[in-house]
Amino acid sequence: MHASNGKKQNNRVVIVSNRLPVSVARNNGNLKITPSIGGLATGLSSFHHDSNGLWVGWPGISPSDNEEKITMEETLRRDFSCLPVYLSAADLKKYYYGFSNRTLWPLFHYFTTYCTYEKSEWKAYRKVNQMFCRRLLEVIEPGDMIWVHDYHLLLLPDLLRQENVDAAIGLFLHIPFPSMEIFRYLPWREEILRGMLGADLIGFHTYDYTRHFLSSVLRILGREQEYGQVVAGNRLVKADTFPMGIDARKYSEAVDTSTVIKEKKTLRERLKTEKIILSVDRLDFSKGIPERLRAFELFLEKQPKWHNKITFVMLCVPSRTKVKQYQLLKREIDELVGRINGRFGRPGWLPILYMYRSVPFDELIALYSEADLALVTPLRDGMNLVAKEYLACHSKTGLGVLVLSETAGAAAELGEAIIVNPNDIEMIADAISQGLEMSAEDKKAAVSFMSRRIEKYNIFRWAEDFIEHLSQIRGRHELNKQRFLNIDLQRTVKSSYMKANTRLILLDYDGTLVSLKKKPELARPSAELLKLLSALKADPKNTVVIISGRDRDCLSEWMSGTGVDLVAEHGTWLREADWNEWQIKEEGLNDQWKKNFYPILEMFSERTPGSFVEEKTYALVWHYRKAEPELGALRAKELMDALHDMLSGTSLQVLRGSKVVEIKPAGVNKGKAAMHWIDKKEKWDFILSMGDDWTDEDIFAVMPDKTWSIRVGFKPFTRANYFMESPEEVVNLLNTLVNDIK
Ligand code: GDG
Repeated sequence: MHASNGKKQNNRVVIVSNRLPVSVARNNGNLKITPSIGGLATGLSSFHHDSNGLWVGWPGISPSDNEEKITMEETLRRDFSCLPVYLSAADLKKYYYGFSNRTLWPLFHYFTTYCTYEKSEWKAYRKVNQMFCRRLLEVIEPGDMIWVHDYHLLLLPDLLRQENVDAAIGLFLHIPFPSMEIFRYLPWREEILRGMLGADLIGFHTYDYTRHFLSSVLRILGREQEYGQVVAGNRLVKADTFPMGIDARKYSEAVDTSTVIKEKKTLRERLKTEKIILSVDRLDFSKGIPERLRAFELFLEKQPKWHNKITFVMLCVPSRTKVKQYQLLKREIDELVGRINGRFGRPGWLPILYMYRSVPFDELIALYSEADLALVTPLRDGMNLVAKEYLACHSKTGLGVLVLSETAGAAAELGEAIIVNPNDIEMIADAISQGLEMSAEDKKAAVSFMSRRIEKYNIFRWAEDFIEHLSQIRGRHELNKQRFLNIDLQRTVKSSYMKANTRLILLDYDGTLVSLKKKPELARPSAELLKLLSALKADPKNTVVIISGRDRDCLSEWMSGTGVDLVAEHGTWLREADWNEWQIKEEGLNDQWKKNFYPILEMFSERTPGSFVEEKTYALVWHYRKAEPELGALRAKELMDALHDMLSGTSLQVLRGSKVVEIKPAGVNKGKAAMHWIDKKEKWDFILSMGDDWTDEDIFAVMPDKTWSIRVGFKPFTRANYFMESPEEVVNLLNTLVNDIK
């Protein structure tokens, strides 16, 4: 693994998932440990095996007494680098079968009608996530990287964060992240998103899932993203796409081992058919098994020439058998298989060989490599590793055909497969015929293209890629952390303030002294804030200026009585406390242009519900904070584009602020206004400027050396030297300044 500095990094990776990669069972009084089945376990085991890490998860049983506990934990640690978390029967019922598999799993796979929303199950989910957190706290060491997996543990990243765990935290979701329209059905949607945002890096299989997640974060938590990054407190969280691979070599090499060759021979002898079609899944409603069976039935109906010559081997691994939907599905599949075999079968030929169990690895490889065609047709699937494993088993000969559902994450990578809509029975039936009749040349071309990718972006590359990204983000986070105005730095601000005889304090208003509100008029200052500003101003050593984008009337009304100096309309109007009236900063301003631009802004307001136009003396502002965020952002971009051409050759400029687009005279900005006060003295002993949006960057840009400039709300790119998290922190800091001098 390579860290951001290019050096080999040896941080321990602690994997956390619901299940350990091995399951423990009791056999005649002895503990029996076998590999767990399922995409996550199979996929990551190879990575874990080769790394020097630890894997934390549920082993499948709880120890019956202390002696068994010690034996079990020692064996798991020594032979498998695993640490168990024990779940009681009640935990399993509510957290695993309940919230994880009757709420999150169906919801995230778009089966909304299968979802239950039980508060007690949600509580159990929270409790088990806390149990995992406690277990991790026992073993985490400085420098560890924690890699949380899947939908069972979505609250864990934030729980760890709240415990101030000083480790990089990654989260990978193995199932789809649904569109916001679906995700928002969840009563605990905000808690889930917050839980996930505790991670430094959140990985998804496809770009679409990443996009859906970011859109939910925006629409539900109101947090915007920039290049896939979201600000969470004093951290930047990155959401990105990492399509999971397999240990391709393990599969391609297994094909030629003597045990597999033997298995293949037995299989052919027993089946006695020309062609084998194969499907392998956990028995799950997301996998599209009934639809696949119906498609096979239609294929047999349409293609009698294949009767007697083809067998569909359908391997279904029992899964979540305690959940009712799974029991119903099992019955439906049993009936369908019975019906199709009954309808088409004859002595010596059964069209479907249905296996409801799991098979050992060698037998699985024999099935993969003997199958002429793999039918991978899930209705929804995060990725689907079976498709990749099948291809890896055919990489040497190239003589395989993959029929793949467009709604499996794997379809984003395996475009050379025969892609089908899993609900379109006819399309699947035709794809089977097409695949069976494909020339050897075409098969080889498609398989070799896809298997090259699978070999290259294998499970090791995937895991390294994720871990490398995580460590880079962590590195950047460490740098940013130093720019946070922590308590020590706040003390330094105070002491330099105390030593100074001349002090200039430049403060933005909205988003800096008060939090942003949906409507500007709701952000009226509280009595405490006004008292604080008056107290600051009352010290004769202080000059206090509010530099705002608001209009004059509003500032005059709200700030009257505090005695502070004011700047309105982003620097157009200035008013020192002892002036009788406002003054224009730039001479020669006119407002004739407004009548031409007003109708354009009005038109954008009409097309964007929730937005409106504000008219200032020398500026027009289109506000869209209340609009649906994605539409607002899109319209803002369109408006900027439209204005760009119209403004060329005029003395106007267009600015995009925090949920506003503003047209105003060029050459007027907050920085120029700030200079009016900065220039008043050759040297101020102390200057402090604070602002939250990019119009305040103009102030930070003109700040003399060795002064304090603070951006409120974390932003990766700013001219300010420091960050503070929120207006509350700003007010606290100002309060400590005032209180100390009293
Ligand atoms: C989740 C997501 C995503 C199956 N039967 C046997 C057996 N298996 C192994 C396969 C494969 C794994 O189980 C199944 O993996 P999938 O990816 O197809 O599906 P899920 O279990 O639903 O996994 C999925 C995955 O996580 C990884 O992110 O791709 O979308 O739903 O590895 O080989 N293995 C053995 N005998 C069997 O009978 N030995």
